Amino acid sequence: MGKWWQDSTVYQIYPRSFNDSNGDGIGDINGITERLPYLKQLGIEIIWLSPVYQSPNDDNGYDISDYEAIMDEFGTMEDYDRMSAEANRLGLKIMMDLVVNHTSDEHHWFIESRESKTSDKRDYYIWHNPKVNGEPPTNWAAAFGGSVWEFDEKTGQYYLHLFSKKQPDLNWENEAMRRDVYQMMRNWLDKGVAGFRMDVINMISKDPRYPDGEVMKTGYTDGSPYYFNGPKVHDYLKEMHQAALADYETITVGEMPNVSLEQAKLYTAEDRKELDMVFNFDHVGLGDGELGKWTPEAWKLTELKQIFTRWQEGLDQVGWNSLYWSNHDQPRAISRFGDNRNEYREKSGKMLATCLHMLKGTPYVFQGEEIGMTNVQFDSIEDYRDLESINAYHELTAKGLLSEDEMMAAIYKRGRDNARTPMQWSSETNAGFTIGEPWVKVNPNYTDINVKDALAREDSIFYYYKQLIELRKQYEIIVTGRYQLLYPTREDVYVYERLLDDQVLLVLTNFTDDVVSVDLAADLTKATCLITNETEAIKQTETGYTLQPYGAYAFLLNN
Ligand code: TEU
Ligand code: CA
Repeated sequence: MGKWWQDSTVYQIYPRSFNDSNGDGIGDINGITERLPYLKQLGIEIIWLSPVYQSPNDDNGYDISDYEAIMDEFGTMEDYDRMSAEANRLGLKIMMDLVVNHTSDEHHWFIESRESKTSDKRDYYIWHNPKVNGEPPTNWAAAFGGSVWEFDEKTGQYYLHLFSKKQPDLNWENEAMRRDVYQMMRNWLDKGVAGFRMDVINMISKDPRYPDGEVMKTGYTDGSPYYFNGPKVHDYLKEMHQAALADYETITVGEMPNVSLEQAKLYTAEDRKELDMVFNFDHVGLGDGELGKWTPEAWKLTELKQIFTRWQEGLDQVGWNSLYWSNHDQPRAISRFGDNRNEYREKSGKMLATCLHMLKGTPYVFQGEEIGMTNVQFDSIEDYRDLESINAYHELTAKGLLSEDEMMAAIYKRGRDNARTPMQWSSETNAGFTIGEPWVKVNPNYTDINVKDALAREDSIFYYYKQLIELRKQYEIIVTGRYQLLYPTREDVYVYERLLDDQVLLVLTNFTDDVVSVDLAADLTKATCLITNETEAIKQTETGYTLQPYGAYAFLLNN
């Protein structure tokens, strides 16, 4: 494919929690500018910036009231321009977060739309009459609780919101609305933006029949078959590519809950001119129970290996994979897939990084992942900020589906605030994130886990990530080598190869706290170890090569 970003690594910044420069307890753009040299040192080349646009922050910026103004709490457009110029001076590119499945209900389009049935912006949103009995048009559940329909007294109709009621869905059937979106995208691209991460972009085309779905335990019905990967989604993305992206050298990734591999082939096939990559949710959904992430169950390494292998093989020569363990919606990588215990935290973090970064695709590092930040456990729901967790807590306990303790346990494991506690810069008060009162509490383990400590220790996870990012630039086999899984049925190790011409990259990772043995045909004594989280060379016994708890190696050898 040979795209400019093909051997790059992306770093996601969640601005609210990254760095506060003016003491109001909220991260901001000038705070990001201050830390750009840190990101340069890590070696990443692209920053995915979660939304910084004007927003009432019902969903922390994923509810946009003005796509071309900067959120008051984050600063000004001048601040943004200064950050962008400094980033480009350092050779860092910025991917903006494009949230166009919905706007805020405070966007002037929606204010005009709800004003009257004859407003010229009425059709920018999705308005339906009540059912004859006054009920909402469908009984679909919204992602953040309640119904997807909100009744508007003024015009006697319901509007659709798949997320919160302050996030009305845009009507992509309306061409004028689409053209306004494309122009907004071009305005940002003309400011030097390198591309977009596109929020729930596979939700923009709805089934025009609006049928009811299957009844769920919550009493609502599941509308997801009728708004994910809908009938016109590819038409819209082709039109968007032609109208807004084709004139620029962009990088794009579509965030796509419920996307299948077959659909992803269509979204990312280069000749279809839609998107470069997608974020799929198969691995982050591992262990989801009957109430999804709120009833998390154990997951098996064989399941994870099957998922990664399906995507590695499925998109090979067809599309391109995004690679991630975490983001602002997911728990912290080490807590989710590694081992939180102090003795294993760093080592399992390096093991996870080896496993992911040696795969084929573009790695995404979520802020704090590179220093091994972990999940948090606040005492009370009052300490949490994410409307998804708060609404679920009240709805599921009120319906008697989960007890308060069960709900808190689920929030500890899978709540989005796990990823949104302030970036831990130092062991100073509030982890050096702010001199004010942070908008959400800092994880108390900041005294041990912070950037200052990580930069001072050459064996820290930070330098391990730096090395992985550099290896991707140095070795073609990491970028283009064919993936091949070994030992598919083992529940303890994830072993795979990358093959290019006569070279083999052999990746060995132990996902357990046991000492295990892998009987490999290869003679590793003749191999080059590119990276390992061990301090000693790998040992061989009569049963094979020994992997210590959470041990990881990447060897380069010849066929
Ligand atoms: O997330 C889409 C999405 O599906 C999330 O709701 C995620 O699956 C869920 O939170 C996991 O529990 C995007 C943004 O990343 C998220 O921050 C927004 O809240 C959401 O869309 C609405 O814009
Ligand atoms: Ca601030």
